Amino acid sequence: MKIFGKTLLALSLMGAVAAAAQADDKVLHVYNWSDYIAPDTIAQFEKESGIKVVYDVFDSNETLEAKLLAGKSGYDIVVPSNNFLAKQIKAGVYQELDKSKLSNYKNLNTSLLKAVSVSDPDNKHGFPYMWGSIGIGYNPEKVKAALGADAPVNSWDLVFKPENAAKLKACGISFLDSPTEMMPAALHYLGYKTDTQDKKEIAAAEALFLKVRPSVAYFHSSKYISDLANGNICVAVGYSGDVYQAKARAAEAGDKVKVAYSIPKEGAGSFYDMVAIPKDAENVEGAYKFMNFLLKPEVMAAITNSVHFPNGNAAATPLVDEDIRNDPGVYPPAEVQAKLYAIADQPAPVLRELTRSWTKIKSGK
Ligand code: SPD
Repeated sequence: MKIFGKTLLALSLMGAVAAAAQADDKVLHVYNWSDYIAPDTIAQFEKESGIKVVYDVFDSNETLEAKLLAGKSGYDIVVPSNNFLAKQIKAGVYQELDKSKLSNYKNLNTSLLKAVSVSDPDNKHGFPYMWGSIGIGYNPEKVKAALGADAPVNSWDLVFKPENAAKLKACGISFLDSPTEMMPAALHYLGYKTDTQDKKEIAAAEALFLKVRPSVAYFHSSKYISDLANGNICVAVGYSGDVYQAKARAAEAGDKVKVAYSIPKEGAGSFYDMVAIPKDAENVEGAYKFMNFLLKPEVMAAITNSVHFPNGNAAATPLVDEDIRNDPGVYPPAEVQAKLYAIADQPAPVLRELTRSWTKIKSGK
């Protein structure tokens, strides 16, 4: 009787473990940037695959990296920018992709794959999801009221000249909260290499920010979308598609607030966000299914149509709405692309220096 009881207990424990494993296979944990997917993408995938998705968002590479480096992030799919992907690969965070499980991989844009292979040789660990530029979102009417009809909306002078920033202070300026993106913008404006390791040049960028700091309302990497859309701020240094989302939201709300985006004539930063699977992912099969779903042209085109970032899927381009595909702020023409600089993967001591400066800039001291 006792033996029978033990056997029964063992069998039911085994059953519980098997059921739990099966349940885990039916749940996929995805960690993506905020405002970076179409409203129905996840529901469509869940319907098609029978897998339930737990979808979380972040708005900075630093937040994602902290989770990944701590280990056991709990995520099966993550979306780092390629410069962060590069150092996370070195830290052993990702598994190599088995491309035989990605029948839709062929849809990717081969020039983009080549471009991002500087961070991930042979594209072993990830593929490009979306990309974009880091430019200036603004409210044309409010900027004109503050600076006149000749306001330099197509130049970094708009935010880096202290006299301009001071005049815009009343209507509100926001900056991305990201040393790895904002410091290169100032370095570029000052004529230095954006990946400089020279402490004096980094100090000059810091000094530039400190001069305009009193005019900056806040540093945040996603809040500016709603603030631009509802007229709470008039200028935001931000990600291209996010500014277009602000413009779309303002239009939906009755078009009383106007929003525009400019890639400054001096040039601007560009980024490539990559889809990858952490080494300790629990639902690897589900992750491949999700990746392959994302690689469908119609799925990627719908995401671009919703978030206004260009995607990495060549087969999706003809399916993107014509007004988005032909908008030079979303898909910059070759001569503008030539002025975009990639955000570099800086060594740890330089990153510490940039972060130290950034903390000082934000505190304003
Ligand atoms: N709301 C989505 C923003 C995506 C921006 N990715 C940023 C890349 C930073 N290098």
